[in-house]
Amino acid sequence: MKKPESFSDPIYITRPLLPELGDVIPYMESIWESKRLSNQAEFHTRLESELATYLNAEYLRVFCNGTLSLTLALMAMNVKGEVITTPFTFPATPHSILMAGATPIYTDIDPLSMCLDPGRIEEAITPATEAILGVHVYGVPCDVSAIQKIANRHGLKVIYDAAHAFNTLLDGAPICSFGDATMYSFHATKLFHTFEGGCVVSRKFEVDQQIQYLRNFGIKDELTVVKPGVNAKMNELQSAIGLEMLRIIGGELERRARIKALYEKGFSQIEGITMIQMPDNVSDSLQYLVVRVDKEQFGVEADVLYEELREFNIYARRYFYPLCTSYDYNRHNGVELPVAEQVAEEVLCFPFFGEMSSSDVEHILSCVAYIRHKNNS
Ligand code: T4K
Repeated sequence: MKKPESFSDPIYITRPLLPELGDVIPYMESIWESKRLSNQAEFHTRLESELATYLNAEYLRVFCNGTLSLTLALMAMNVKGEVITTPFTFPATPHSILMAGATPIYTDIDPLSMCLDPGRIEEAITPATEAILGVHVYGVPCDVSAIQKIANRHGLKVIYDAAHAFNTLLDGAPICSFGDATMYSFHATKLFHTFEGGCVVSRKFEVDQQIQYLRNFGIKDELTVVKPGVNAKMNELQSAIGLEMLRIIGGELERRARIKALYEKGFSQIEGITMIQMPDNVSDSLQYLVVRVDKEQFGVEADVLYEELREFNIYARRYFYPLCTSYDYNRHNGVELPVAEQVAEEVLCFPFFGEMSSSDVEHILSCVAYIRHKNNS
């Protein structure tokens, strides 16, 4: 097999979708005219309202990033004890728990969904347990009905990290319809983004009110500060970007669906590589393009494939290796996590964004096929 050429320029896991610059200028003119730059002004209010409609959410608040969104959601719900969560996630998930003053307790994940395994949650519950924090990793939904049943049985709160799941629908409903609160990230690497940003969807007026106080220094009104909050507000420029992004994500979703189909066809012909599939009742958020590498069938492990792809100027990512439980400072409650350990060794996220051409995808696939051939001959 002939060795494919390297990409002349590096190809990264993503390239942000951006509105036409000309379409952003009128927003900037309006901001310059009004001189309202932040503190919940016009575009901020409009974005919250349009996002609430898009996600069919009653209570939705935007923030300066996803990490603070999640932290303040936990604080608004007064979660301070033990929080059962997944080790297979970005550090922001357990860090939010820790910053809220609670303790992450890790349990193993389901081998297929790669989300929390409900069968392992109950054994981790102690008198100190206050909440379950599931991550809809790569936009694959957690088993929300099993998790809710456990939470109801034990009087626990359920919070979801939906950083990857902005467009995930479960049985036709946005994924924020489940649990007591859901966080979305609007970071630049996300399909829907505001450069930096995030939001929380919650279910109760009182929680929503606490969230509003917490993101604005704890201020209720000019004379009343009700709790020690922070500054986690989204500014007017970010909000304007969000408003324009909502108009253009439909096109990006279509382009990504086409790219995913090309990858799917190509990977089905490469032994040892399996693209993760969404269950039939789920629409894919199209955030990440994730495969699992079977060492026996592919010939080498995901980390070797990752390294060798770099020689072709292809920058795949090992989200989420190593597990959060491997950080020195992170408390690990001693539970065995064999599934999470194996999944973290096997996964690889490939470049995936609407601007990719068919030939980019075909070229990446030919490099993967070449690496397999080279390592098996
Ligand atoms: N929960 C979960 C499960 C999460 O995955 C995340 C974040 C959070 C919570 C927290 O949400 P935020 O507080 O971030 O809103 C990236 C993102 O920074 C992070 O948001 C994301 N998850 C994580 C999975 O990925 P890095 O360190 O891998 O990003 P970086 O800078 O290496 O970017 C990846 C590639 O994207 C670059 O090689 C090039 C491209 N890129 C990136 C940026 C920032 C661009 O083309 N333009 C850009 O502006 O963390």
